[in-house]
Amino acid sequence: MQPLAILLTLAAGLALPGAVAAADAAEGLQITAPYVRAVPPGQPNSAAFMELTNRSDADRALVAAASDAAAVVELHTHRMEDGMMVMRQVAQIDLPAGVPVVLAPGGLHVMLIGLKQQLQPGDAVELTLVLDDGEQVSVTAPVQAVQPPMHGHQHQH
Ligand SMILES: [Cu+2]
Repeated sequence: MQPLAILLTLAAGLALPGAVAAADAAEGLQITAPYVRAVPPGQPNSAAFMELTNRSDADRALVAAASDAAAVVELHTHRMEDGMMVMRQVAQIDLPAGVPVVLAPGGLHVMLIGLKQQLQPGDAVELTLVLDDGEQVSVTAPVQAVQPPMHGHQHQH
C-alpha cells in the first residue's frame, strides 16, 4: 500500500467513531446539579452553575461554553481586587483529574451575556461545554431562583 493510501485509511477509521468519542467525554466529565439563575424580565445577563468532576485519568480544562440562550457565553470567576469583589473573565477553568470543581454564586460561573430568552423557574437552558482536548459535552440546566450574593454589583468603600 502506498503511504498516502495508508494515511487515508487511517483518517477514515478515525473519523467514523465520532459519536463514540462524544459518549466517552460525557462519561469522563461528570456534571452534577447544573442550574441557571432565574432573572427578572429585562435583565440582560445571568449565569450557570454546576459541579464538574473530571473522571478521566488526564487533567483537563474547560476552555469555552456556548448556549443558544445568550449572545455571548464566557467563563468567569470572582476575585477580590483592592478590597472589592469583582467579576473577571478567565481563559479556562482547570479540571484536575478526579477533583470536583464547583461553579457557584460568588465564585466560578458560566456567564450568559445578552439573554435571548426569559429565564424563569421551570425553564431550562441548553449549554455546551468545550474542553481543552476539543471534546464537547452538552448539559441541560434548569432555571432556578437564586439569591444573587455578589454577582453584578460591586461594593465601594
Ligand atoms: Cu460573570
